[in-house]
Amino acid sequence: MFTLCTVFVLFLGVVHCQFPRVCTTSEALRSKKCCPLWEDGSPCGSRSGRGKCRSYVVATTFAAGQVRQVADDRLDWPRFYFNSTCECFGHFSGHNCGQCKYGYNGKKCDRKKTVVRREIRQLSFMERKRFFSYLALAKTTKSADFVILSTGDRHHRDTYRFVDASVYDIFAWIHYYSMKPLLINGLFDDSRNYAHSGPAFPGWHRVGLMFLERQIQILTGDEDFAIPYYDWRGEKNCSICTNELLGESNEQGFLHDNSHFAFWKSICSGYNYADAYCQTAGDECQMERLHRKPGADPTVKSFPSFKDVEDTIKWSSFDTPPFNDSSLRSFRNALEGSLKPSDGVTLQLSMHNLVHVYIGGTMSQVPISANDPMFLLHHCFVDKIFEAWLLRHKATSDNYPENDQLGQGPDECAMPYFPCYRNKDLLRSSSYVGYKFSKYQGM
Ligand code: KOJ
Ligand code: ZN
Repeated sequence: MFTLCTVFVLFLGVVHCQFPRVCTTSEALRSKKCCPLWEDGSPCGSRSGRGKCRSYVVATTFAAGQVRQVADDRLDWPRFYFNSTCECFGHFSGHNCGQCKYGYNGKKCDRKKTVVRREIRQLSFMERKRFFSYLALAKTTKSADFVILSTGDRHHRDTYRFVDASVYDIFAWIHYYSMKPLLINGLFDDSRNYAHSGPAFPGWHRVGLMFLERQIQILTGDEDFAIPYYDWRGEKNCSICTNELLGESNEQGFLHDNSHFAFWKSICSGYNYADAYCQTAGDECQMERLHRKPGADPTVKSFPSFKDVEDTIKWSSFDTPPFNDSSLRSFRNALEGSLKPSDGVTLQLSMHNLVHVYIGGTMSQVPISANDPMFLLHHCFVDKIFEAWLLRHKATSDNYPENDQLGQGPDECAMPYFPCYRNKDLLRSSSYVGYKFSKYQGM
């Protein structure tokens, strides 16, 4: 079905960002209110004590001297769009408090739940088959709850188009949306974005994976579904790039016709103007097939080693000034991969960034990398390393620094998630949000 040049994603009425579809009526957009009714007929389930509609107050502090003329819809998230949202009580969550917080389930959201993320090679044949069929379902099923934003010009509301997308594509779009350049003083600055090159990096990606994991649990009814990881330590080549697992590439770098993701297409690909969002959404013809060229980049000889991972976890400072790609002795910058893990002072391609570049193709292009399911397995392992660091250093939200990166302040909401996850609150063990990791190769 993906090979057909049909309009897979139809332009259907008004909808919104990673936004709850029900908050994208013209009335909701005009009133900037996103407090949908729950099944008891009251906004945010207030009649049943699940939550309440409140005007949105985030303690966004702009550091002294920080540029304030940022005409960017994503800053001060989600206030550009909504200034009233649901505040959910207890273990309730979701845009209308109709769901449970991560790590809880049951009708009253009072049952603690934990899933275990395992290395893909620890899954049985049947478990792998199930994983690939869940992904196929996520790629082809229109999201009931969320929609994406596609614009002619993102600074002119009248050019906005809100389009349907599949469950998987909503996830890929979230990553895309977070990394488009910022408009500052009338100029596009692509040296920074909301999800990378700063202290928000580990937590932001953690929420992204939790979001997709939950969406797949809902879609399949499999409450135990957990994203597998790819432990790439010491790999001499991409040993999971076989057609039984993540797929081989053909001579041109496209995924082999016999592989699971052969006919997947990348949402938001093939169009890269700084001032527009995801113009290709809704147009199958313009979307590219996934591609990869593992090991083809001459600058990257092999994957990070076991020692690189160990050295990364040793840095006790979560992040250090200037909180960007040049931070020294910073766990975050070593993990993200602009710093040599062993000495903490040499700026060089490493760890997370290196793996993206090693895999190549779709994975090495930040705007579209999340379209390749390899992104899930890679980031799931990056998250395992983050978890190991959190436990080793007994980290808390106090370890999250004040910093000048736009959208990455401790009290700012990681964007574009709903509800608000404050960046600093994401420095907490995954056991609080309902998952842990299997042991594999001594880690
Ligand atoms: C893709 C990404 C990323 C980094 C790179 C390589 O998504 O975060 O490619 O630098
Ligand atoms: Zn990323």
